[in-house]
Amino acid sequence: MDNKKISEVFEEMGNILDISGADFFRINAYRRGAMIVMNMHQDLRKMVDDCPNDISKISGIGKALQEKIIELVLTGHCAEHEKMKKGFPAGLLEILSLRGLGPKKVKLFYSKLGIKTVKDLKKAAEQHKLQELERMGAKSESEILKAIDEHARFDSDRSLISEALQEAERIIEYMKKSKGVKRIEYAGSLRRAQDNIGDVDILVTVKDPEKSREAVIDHFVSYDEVLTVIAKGDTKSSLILESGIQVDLRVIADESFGAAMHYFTGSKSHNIAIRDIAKKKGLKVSEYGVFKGEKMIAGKTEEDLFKAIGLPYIIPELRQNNGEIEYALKHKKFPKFVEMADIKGDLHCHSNYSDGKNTIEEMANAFISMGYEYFAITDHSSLVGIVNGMGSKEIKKQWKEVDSLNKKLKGKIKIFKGCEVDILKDGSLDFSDDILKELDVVIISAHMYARLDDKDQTARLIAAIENPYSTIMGHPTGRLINKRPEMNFNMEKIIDACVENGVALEINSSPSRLDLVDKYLKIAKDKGVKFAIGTDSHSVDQVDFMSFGVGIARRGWLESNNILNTKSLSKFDKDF
Ligand code: DGT
Ligand code: CA
Ligand code: CA
Ligand code: ZN
Repeated sequence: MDNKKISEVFEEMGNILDISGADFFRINAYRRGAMIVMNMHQDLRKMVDDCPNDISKISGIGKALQEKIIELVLTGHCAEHEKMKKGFPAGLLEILSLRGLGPKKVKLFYSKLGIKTVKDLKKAAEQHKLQELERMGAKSESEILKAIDEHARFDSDRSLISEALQEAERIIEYMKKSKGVKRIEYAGSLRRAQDNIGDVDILVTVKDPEKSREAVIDHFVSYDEVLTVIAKGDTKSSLILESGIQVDLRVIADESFGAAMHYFTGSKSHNIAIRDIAKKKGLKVSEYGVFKGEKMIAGKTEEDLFKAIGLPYIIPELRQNNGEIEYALKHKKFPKFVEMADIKGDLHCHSNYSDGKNTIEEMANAFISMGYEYFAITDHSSLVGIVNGMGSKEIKKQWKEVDSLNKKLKGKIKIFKGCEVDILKDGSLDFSDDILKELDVVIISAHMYARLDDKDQTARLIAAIENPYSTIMGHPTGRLINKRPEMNFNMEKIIDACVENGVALEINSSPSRLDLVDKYLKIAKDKGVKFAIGTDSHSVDQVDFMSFGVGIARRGWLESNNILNTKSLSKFDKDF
């Protein structure tokens, strides 16, 4: 069981205790434990292996939680948690997960109206029974109905790309220990860098098919994080891991590797279109190769597959049957799309001046190890109280620190002064001009007032874009994957305003955001907007989220010259 799952178990234990009316200290011990585990850098699975007794040395984790962590890692469950869940209506936890509902309300609905499930709650709200309860009204009742609707739409069993990638890399590492494995790669939506992932697809070729195939599949199903083996055959197998993520494995002959990679990378609709083109040329494409009659003429690599049907190589990220095949047929050559090696810096990150976990110097060292020339430190302004944002006193203190770090780190990396400034309700910014004018990078972000109607929201955002100090519009749609929908506004008008005012649109690379996502990028590129790919890192271990943003940019046909942070430091004047 990984940190995220352990944290969820503790969070759930805290919630059960809270709804059941336990004392504050017990509730808080679990909630605090959940927070700490969620945010810590070390992998608890590794700690349990290497140094289990050090776990209770982590501040906020006592002996009792240490024991539970060890139990969870080793057995996948925790007896105390199971005991708590027994007799506790599971629907109450689901109700608690609705936006805007805390334990107090859940308890109130349960004790007064016997509401045990989301379905009960919906019925009671529709019959206007909730508004009769104390401190409830027609407004809160309709908010609850909205939250239930969102919940139904967003309750998804798809994973974030970061979670899927982590599991894929771990199991690939493990599979490499099986002697029979020759080549191993992941394919599917993960390779296409999609913004959410249904399951992980892994391809393996073996040294000696007859001899080692069985051993490789046996090794796969013996992975120690398997929750369920769904299928186990001669050439394929599927598992569900303890993290809930499904992994499909295919064993193929080495000479078909390219064709199989192409087939299992998909997308399905891209594959179908490719097959049609081949057919017109009298060829047949399958997961085994490209065939002319009985004869295999290509398929050892993906490159020779595309070549055999007369197309240039199409990068995995573009394989969506969304114009890439028509383009390939017409132009015979693609532009060079942006790649990780083009990225020279990161323009969005946080330190302990707001809600980040690390100091600016620690962040600087993490960016140095990414090979960057520069980064901008962009802590929050103070509007959003929960993120511990900076007032004008703190940001001035930060400038001094940045100045002295720039002296100390000269020649290694340059730190730009920045801020992620909140957009207020009327479109003005959460810092005054005398602060803003000192900054190299001003990210304007909407964190609050997400529910304004289309017209008001568009006007509000345009007002912020028109502020002469704005440089980048942060996570433009405000969506959280599987959790929160995009804000309502007119995207075309926002793109136009960005072009007019020289404001870049962000591709926020945090796996729970990936915002903007590719569907908007091509339109925006064609209108001539600039982009900034930023990680929104809140700790040193998030700086490599950059690759997810670059994947999204490639899906959106972006080239290096469309993106601000591919520019070398020497090419930057003061303005961005
Ligand atoms: P996901 O897992 O829902 O995020 O999306 P994918 O694209 O990874 O889909 P998945 O895992 O069902 O299948 C992996 C690839 O295998 C898919 O992208 C294309 C290929 N594939 C699967 N089923 C079919 C099919 O019925 N026809 C064709 N042509 N290709 C298929
Ligand atoms: Ca898949
Ligand atoms: Ca699959
Ligand atoms: Zn933000």
